[in-house]
Amino acid sequence: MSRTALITGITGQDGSYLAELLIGKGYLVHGLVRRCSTFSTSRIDHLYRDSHEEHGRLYLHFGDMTDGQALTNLVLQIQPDEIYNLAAQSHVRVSFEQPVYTVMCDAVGALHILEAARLLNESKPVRFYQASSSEMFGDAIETPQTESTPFNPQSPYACAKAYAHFQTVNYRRSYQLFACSGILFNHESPRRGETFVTRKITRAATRIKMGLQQRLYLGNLEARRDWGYAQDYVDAMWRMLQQESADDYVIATGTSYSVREFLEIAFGLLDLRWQDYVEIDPKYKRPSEVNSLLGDASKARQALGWQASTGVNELVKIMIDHDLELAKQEKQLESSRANAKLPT
Ligand code: NAP
Ligand code: F7E
Repeated sequence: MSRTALITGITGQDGSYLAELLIGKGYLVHGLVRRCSTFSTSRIDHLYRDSHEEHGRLYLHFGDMTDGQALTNLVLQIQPDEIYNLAAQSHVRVSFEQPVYTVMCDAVGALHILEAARLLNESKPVRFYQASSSEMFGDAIETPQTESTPFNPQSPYACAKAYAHFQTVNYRRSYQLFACSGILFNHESPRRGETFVTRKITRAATRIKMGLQQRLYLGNLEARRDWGYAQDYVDAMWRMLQQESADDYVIATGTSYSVREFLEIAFGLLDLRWQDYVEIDPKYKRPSEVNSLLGDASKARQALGWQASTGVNELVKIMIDHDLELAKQEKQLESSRANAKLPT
């Protein structure tokens, strides 16, 4: 019989890759979707077109992490075997502008779904994954960071994620819930939101190449991150929930690069000099910056048999190739509009 999974945040980067992975493994996948005035399912539209009886299937439900009663109702109705809590206000700089909302969604929202899992677990075993973050290490106390490195959060987002992490550990200890926290370092892809620095750079570089954009405005170029490929990272989430016992794991590549180095690689692939196009705009700097993060995923390698398959050069190439195609389509559309000579 097919196993059933519930994914919150299914419309996001990780949710879409995880849904793909689970459907491929034959799961029935349920996803939580926020009601918007426009459709927000572009990252998963191909999945319900492709899903059918022999493989897994996909069902979507409206809901919001701030509505605990509705989340509980949904969990008790679906009776999932596995819950992946990926929903979040996930942008660190935005969390300084919306600190209370970020806490309601990322911290209290996580507690809502943990409570729902605890209730379900009284009658049927359920496994729970919490999307924790390397941002919890903040101004890191040691390098590289492992599962035992103390947290030192530097943003409302990181504080909210630290709360959710500790509650996940608490529910495991207090209620014997099979609850895992994946402490994931930055992971990127062609599906990454366009306001995160990697995608902002690959979108801009390719649009500049096609003559669609002249400048790219960024904040701190010296920040260093341990960037991996999102498709690898959702596989780690799944592996955590297949173990005999629940635990917490750092997921990272073990190498770090600065934003400046990322720019070099991305523009270099297009034979452009980034210095000719990039300007610093202080509005993209943060009240408190996390200068450098570097993860040690030895525990995940040993216990889960997981390791990152994609280095930063390959990752940037995947993103540039994808975004160059998008830029070409945009250019084509621009030319067609000009040729049609629409009265504007
Ligand atoms: P993402 O692309 O920003 O996706 C976030 C998802 O959460 C979207 O589906 C979003 O829905 C949903 N969401 C936001 N607010 C919600 C609310 N109030 N109720 C219900 N759903 C809501 O993030 P991601 O990169 O896939 O990351 C997935 C998770 O991992 C997040 O929890 C993030 O904080 C965490 N994380 C990410 C990284 C990383 O490098 N990517 C690293 C560590 C941890 P909409 O589509 O409607 O906006
Ligand atoms: O910033 C610097 C910025 O927004 C990376 C989220 O997925 O990973 C992500 O958080 C670095 C920072 O990611 C711009 O100051 C410079 O030092 O791409 P980012 P993040 O803040 O590391 C963690 C692990 C998560 O959990 C989060 O959910 O790049 N930077 N100039 C810039 N960043 C942005 N966004 N935009 C700029 O113009």
